Amino acid sequence: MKPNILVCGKTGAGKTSLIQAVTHAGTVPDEAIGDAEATTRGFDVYETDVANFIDSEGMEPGRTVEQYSSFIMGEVVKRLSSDSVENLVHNIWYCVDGSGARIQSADARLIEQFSDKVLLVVTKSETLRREQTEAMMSQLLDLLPAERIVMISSHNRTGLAQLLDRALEMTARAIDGADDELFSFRNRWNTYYVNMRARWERRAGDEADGYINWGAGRAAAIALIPLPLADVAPLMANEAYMIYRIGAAYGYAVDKSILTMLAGVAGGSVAGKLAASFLPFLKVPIAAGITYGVGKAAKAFFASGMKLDADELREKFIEGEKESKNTNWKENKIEEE
Ligand SMILES: Nc1nc2c(ncn2[C@@H]2O[C@H](COP(=O)(O)OP(=O)(O)OP(=O)(O)O)[C@@H](O)[C@H]2O)c(=O)[nH]1
Ligand SMILES: [Mg+2]
Repeated sequence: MKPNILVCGKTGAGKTSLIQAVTHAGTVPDEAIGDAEATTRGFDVYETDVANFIDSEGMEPGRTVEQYSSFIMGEVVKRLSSDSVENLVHNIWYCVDGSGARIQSADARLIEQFSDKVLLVVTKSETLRREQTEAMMSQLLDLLPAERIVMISSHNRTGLAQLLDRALEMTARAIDGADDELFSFRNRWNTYYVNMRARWERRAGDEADGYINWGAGRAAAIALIPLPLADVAPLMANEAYMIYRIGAAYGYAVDKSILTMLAGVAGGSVAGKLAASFLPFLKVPIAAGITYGVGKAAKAFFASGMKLDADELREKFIEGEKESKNTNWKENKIEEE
């Protein structure tokens, strides 16, 4: 029992790179990954011990959705009508380039067609720019529920653990085999990914820490602006961007309710705290400390698989806020993006 995972999307979205990132070295040769031109043609199947990854030719500009859709559906149907259940497509990863920033109606229509088998994979997530992050998230979340969207970067190796967890659940459901069969399938899967997972988890943690330091440093810089109240909105925007990025490092598309919940761990009166301390030299550590604490709470939340409750989050926030006092944020030079 081995699932077939079909990877599709626009040309250059990073489909082949993704398959290379989630398979052991040597499975996907570097030559399979293209630069300027459309590279993959037709379908290439990469077999591993745990799954067959079906790489597809990308949708090129000028090709209509109908054409691309019938090309992909043709393969799905061909496999459906073959004699063996082993050929079925169990899971589809529809890739959207994160640096392109926009989901087009073509993407939306294709995703609808694949219905409950599809995961929407936002690739190159490390290239998302500050101004586009929020718009992209809300656009994505209008299209599909958060559990069906995964943010990944093949280059930074982030979000991949999340993608594989969800793919495992979806394929296990689709396979619907006997208990012992499912049990050995999960075992094989976990064995195949054990070392990669450990590396990915470290990567996600490091990346999250990078964003926390960056966010706190920027908060300090914003707080230096000597207007007592005008700086609260940019501080909140800064914090929101930090949370989106931390979520993405763990593969999550963050929705508004999670954002509000995480920003809320600082306690109601961030604006109040800051307004009260109208002296810039007090505002700097307060702003940096709040942002740092919220960042640490967010990191712990996503690392736990979004399982921490309000008390645990509050604890992480307080720990973080304390820890931030060890840094002189004013001296700490943060590079701008
Ligand atoms: N910045 C960044 N670039 C990436 C990432 N993943 C892939 N790329 C780049 O995107 C380009 C296309 O990658 P491919 O994996 O060949 O994309 P594809 O979707 O298979 O493309 P076609 O087969 O031509 O349809 C290459 O230059 C990759 O290096 C990523 O995570 N971050
Ligand atoms: Mg390709």
